[in-house]
Amino acid sequence: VSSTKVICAQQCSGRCRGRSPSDCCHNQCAAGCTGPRESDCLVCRRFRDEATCKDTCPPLMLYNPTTYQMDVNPLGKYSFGATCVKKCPRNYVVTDHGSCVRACSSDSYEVEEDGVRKCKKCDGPCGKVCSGIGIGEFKDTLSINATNIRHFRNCTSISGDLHILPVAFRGDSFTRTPPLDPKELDILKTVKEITGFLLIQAWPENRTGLHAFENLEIIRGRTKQHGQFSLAVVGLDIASLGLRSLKEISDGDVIVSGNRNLCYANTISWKKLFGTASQKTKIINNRSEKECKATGHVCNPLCSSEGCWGPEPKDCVSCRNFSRGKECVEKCNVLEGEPREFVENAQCVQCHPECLPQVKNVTCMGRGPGSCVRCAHYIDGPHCVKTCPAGIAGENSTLIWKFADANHVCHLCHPNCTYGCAGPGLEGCAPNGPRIPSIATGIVGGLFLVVVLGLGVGLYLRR
Ligand SMILES: *[C@@H]1O[C@H](CO)[C@@H](O)[C@H](O)[C@H]1NC(C)=O
Ligand SMILES: *[C@@H]1O[C@H](CO)[C@@H](O)[C@H](O)[C@H]1NC(C)=O
Ligand SMILES: *[C@@H]1O[C@H](CO)[C@@H](O)[C@H](O)[C@H]1NC(C)=O
Ligand SMILES: CC(=O)N[C@H]1CO[C@H](CO)[C@@H](O)[C@@H]1O
Repeated sequence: VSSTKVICAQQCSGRCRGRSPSDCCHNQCAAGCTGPRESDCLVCRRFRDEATCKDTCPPLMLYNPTTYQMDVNPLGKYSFGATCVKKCPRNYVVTDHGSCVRACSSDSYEVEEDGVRKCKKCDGPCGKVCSGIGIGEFKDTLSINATNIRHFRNCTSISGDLHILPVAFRGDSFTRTPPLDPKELDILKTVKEITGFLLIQAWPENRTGLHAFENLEIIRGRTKQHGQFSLAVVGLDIASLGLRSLKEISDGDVIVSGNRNLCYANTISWKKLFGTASQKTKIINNRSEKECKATGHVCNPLCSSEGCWGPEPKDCVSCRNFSRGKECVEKCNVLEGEPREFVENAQCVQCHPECLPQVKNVTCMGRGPGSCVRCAHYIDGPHCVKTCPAGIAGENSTLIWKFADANHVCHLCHPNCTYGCAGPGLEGCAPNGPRIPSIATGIVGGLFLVVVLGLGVGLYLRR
């Protein structure tokens, strides 16, 4: 049966296996077919699932009316080009839309979950490992400088060391390096890990802290300056270190010296950051403790006794009372304030946005839309929802439709309501209409639908 040369009857929309009106192909066929069913197509218009042409592949998640939640569909399939597959081919990964692709997009990374290789969105910038100063492409380089700093864009992990020396800001005519614009240091804000050491001997005079390293979490100290130091901050004008994310210095000693304006450094319990018992600190020749106290350069009262990296509530090593994100706070928004919160392990956690904020009472008891005291919109079983389920995939290729009663509680429509309902029983069914208007009939159908719906609503109101 050749489809290409056949002239179809008008009502077949160009898809047929013969000239007769009874020879039309199913509208899931892209062109010709061997019979009238969606399993008789030669080529599918959208997706092929086994022998059958479909609009979409079997969904990966299904609404479970008993638990009021989306469950994994054991019969779900991924789309691989125009084919539905149970498993992506080898060397392919699954996107969050359920398609098989060769590689994840640049804002996501690959993980294995339940035996499936998947793409997951990165939390912030995606991981990128870069060579440090003194190795690889920076072998004969002394310092981060105006020429090389752009190579550190988006780096989250430095394999090796970082040096920032006075020559960077002065510039160097011998290597034809212009002076580094201090603003460019912001490029280093993505760095979370340094496997070697961090050496800073120069910093912009008007910056009060090491702001470019505020997201640095770990210095591994696998290589050390002079074989000894994994963190060296020497001869700067800064008032605070500002390394507020630093949680570990795995190996090597710390030297913080000759920073005449520096306070706070000796409030830190460095031993807690250290990975080995033999690590030492050398914190000398900074601003005197007496002067620091006298000028109010002390930890914020919201900090615990574990010290701080600077004056602000987000510079605390840990909090005296509660924390919200990275900041220490007096109290959480339990009874007032926006957004409302609950307390979990001394942390303020937001209530689900579908919880209705309560006056003089808690708004939620925990995470998720099932922990609200009252719902902001509708109630679907134990959960607060923005709208009642409308046409979402359920078991056995059914669609789940619900309507809301006067108390905003969602109820299942009568199973025979194919297009949803406004109330219980068959008489609550929405009038049949084209569920997904095709583009061709879209404009005319749309107008028609408006008229029909208008009439329908009119009649409904008059009853
Ligand atoms: C600046 O960086 C470039 C590129 O890494 C390097 O060739 C040059 O030697 C550096 N200059 C200094 C003074 O470090
Ligand atoms: C850095 O990341 C941004 C945002 O993800 C991207 O647009 C940019 O191209 C990346 N730049 C480099 C040099 O990797
Ligand atoms: C520091 O000084 C430079 C140049 O004088 C200026 O452009 C920049 O905004 C200043 N930065 C801060 C944080 O004051
Ligand atoms: C804040 C801080 O670390 N101050 C120290 C800096 O160095 C002087 C001189 O050694 C010490 O007295 C300070 O305690």
